[in-house]
Amino acid sequence: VVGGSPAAVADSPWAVALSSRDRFGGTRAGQFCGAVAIAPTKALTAAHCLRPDVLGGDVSEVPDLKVIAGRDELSGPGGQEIPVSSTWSNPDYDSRTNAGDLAVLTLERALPDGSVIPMATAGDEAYTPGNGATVYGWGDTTGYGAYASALRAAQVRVLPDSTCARAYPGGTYGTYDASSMLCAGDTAGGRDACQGDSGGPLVARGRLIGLVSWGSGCGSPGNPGVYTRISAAVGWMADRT
Ligand code: 4AZ
Repeated sequence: VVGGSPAAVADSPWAVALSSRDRFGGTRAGQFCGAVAIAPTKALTAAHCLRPDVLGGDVSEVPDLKVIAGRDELSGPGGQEIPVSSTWSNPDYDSRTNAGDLAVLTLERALPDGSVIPMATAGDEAYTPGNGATVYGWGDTTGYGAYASALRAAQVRVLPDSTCARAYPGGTYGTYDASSMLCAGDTAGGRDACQGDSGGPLVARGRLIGLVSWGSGCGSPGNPGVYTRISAAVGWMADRT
């Protein structure tokens, strides 16, 4: 997260870190993506976080894939490390465009009570452009590889689809698809998700509206963040969660 500030995990217990023992040489508890708890034993992340070319191998071979919940400093004590017992990536995920960038993680044990966030369904006013929204993550705070050791959050706004359609018409930086993606950021630039935040939550009005997915750079004016639109996935996820 760039342009953010520290966020206490106690106030956002559904924001969890996705980690693996081998990542980053084990620093920062191996965190490599974000995730968000939507049920006691279910978390969502970005499908692209589980791609073999991102993970360096098939997800079934990743050592010690787990979520870290309720811990302020990733390398510190406290909270819980809960193994991921299975993963399910959206079969409609398009690795070329990142459309449908969502996967469901099943956890080996339940998260503590009160650790889940409701998802905003289609038509929810939480999606209204202009709304304030908050993005959470342990990712890059600068755009130059300075990863956070504790959870951070930044205030952004839900932006009209036309803003991302104009910024990402296709070609070099990808194509914005309003049916499966959500546009959010800071029109002046400066506040945004960044590398390592992928899969983490975008929250408006107390409800989950997006997962960090992609964008050009971090916090550059005119290049908003692109998020997986939760309302597009709620229907088919219902029978999996
Ligand atoms: C990434 O590389 C990434 N500014 C995620 C989000 C954004 C940029 C990059 C949005 O995972």
